[in-house]
Amino acid sequence: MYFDFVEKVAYEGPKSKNPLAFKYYNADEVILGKKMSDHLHFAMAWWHNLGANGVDMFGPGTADKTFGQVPGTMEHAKAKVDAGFEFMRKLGIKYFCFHDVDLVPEADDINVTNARLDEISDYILEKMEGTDIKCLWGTANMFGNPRFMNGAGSTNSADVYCFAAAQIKKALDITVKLGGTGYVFWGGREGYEWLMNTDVKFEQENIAALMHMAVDYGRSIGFTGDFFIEPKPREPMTHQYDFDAATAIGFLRQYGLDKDFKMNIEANHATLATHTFQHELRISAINGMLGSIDANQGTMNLGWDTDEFPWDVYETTLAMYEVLKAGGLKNGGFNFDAKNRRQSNTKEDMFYAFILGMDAFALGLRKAAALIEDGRIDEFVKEKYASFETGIGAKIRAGETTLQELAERASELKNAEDPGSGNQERLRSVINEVLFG
Ligand code: XLS
Ligand code: CA
Ligand code: CA
Repeated sequence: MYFDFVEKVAYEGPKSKNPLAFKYYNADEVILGKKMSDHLHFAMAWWHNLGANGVDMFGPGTADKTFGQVPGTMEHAKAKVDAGFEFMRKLGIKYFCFHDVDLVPEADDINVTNARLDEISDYILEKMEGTDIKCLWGTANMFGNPRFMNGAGSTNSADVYCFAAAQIKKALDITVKLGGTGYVFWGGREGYEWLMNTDVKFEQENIAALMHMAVDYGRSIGFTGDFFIEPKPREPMTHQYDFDAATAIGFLRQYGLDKDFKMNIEANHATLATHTFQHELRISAINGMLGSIDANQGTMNLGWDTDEFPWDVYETTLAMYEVLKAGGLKNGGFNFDAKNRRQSNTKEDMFYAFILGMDAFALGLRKAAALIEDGRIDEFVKEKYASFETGIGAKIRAGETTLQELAERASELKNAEDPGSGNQERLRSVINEVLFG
C-alpha cells in the first residue's frame, strides 16, 4: 500500500471540510438522465501522476515517485502499476492514459523495450482483472528520444520514420490489449523552427502516410475506437502543424483521414493557440470531431503549457456545456493531463489535485446542466437567428435563392433594420445567476 492515509475518497457534499472527500462529484447521482460517472469518464495520465516529480529547468524533482524501487528498472515499472491501481481505485477513476515509455524504461534496443512492454502489459492486465479499470487511450512518445529531434512522421530520416512506425505499432498493440478506445497522436516535434530549411509539404504528406498506416494496422488488429489528433500550436517546436482544431481538421480532410480521426482537445493547448477551451470544443463538435478531452488549465498571463489541475469553474462549466450539447464523449473521456505544482510534493497532494479536478468538472457539469434547464441562453440564440426561419431567410437556408434575388430584395428594402442586440452583458448575468444564485 502506497497511500495508507486514505481508504476511499467518498462524496460528502459541498458542506464537507474533509480534504479527502468529494464535494461535487457524486458518481451515481443522475444529471440530465445519466449518472455523473457516465458523463465524466475521468482518466489518470500515467506520465504526470506516476512519473512527474517536479523536475524543471532550474532544479531537480521535489516529489518522491520511486514507490520504493530504483527508477529505470522493471521493479520500478511494476511498483508504478501497483501505485497507479491503488490510486485509481481509491478515487473511483476507471481509466488511464499512457505513452509507451511511461510504462517501462526505454532500452537501447527497441526489441528489448518491446519485450518489456509485453511484460508490463501482462502485469497491468492481471491488475485490471476483477476491477472496472481500463485504458482510455494509448500513445507513443515520439518526441523525447533524441532520434526524433527533426520530427517523427515529419523527420528527414527514413530510418527514424521506421522507428516512429514501430513505436506506433507496439503502442497500438498494447492499447488494444488493455481495452483502450482511443489512440492519440500529439505531434510535439511535428513542426518546424525555420521554414528555409524545411519542406513543409513533404513533411505533412509523410505524417499523413504514417497515420494511414496506423489506421490500417489498428483496424487489422481489431481496434474499433477512435484515433485522435491533439492540437497544440507550439512548445516544444516554434510552430507545430496541428496548430488548433480547425487546422487539424483541415489536415485530416485533405489527406482522407477524417473518418477515423477525431480531436483530443487540451484546455492549456487551446489557450496557447489564443483560443478558449470552449472555442476548441465547439469547433470540434460542429465538425463531428469532438473525441476526447485533456482536462487541465494554464496560467493565462504566462503563455506556457503549465498543465495545472483544472479549478476554474467558469471554464469547466462552459466546457461541459459544449460536451452536453454535443451529446457527450463517445470513445473519449476527461484525462487529467495535469501535474501537481513543484511545491505540492506530498502523496496527499496527488489526491488533493485529483479531487480538485474531478470536483471542478463535476460542478461544471451540474452548472452546465442547470444552464440548459434554465433555457434562457438557448432561447436567446434561437431568437437571434429567427429571421432565417421564414420568408427570404428560410429560402436562403434551403439553398433556394440566388444572388440576384437577394440583391433585388435589398433594393426594395433600401436599408436593413438593426439586426438586434447581442445582449452579452445580460447573458453573462444569467450565467452568474445560474452559477451563484
Ligand atoms: C504535451 C501533450 C502530451 C500529449 C500526449 O503537451 O499534452 O502530453 O497529451 O503525448
Ligand atoms: Ca495532452
Ligand atoms: Ca499540455
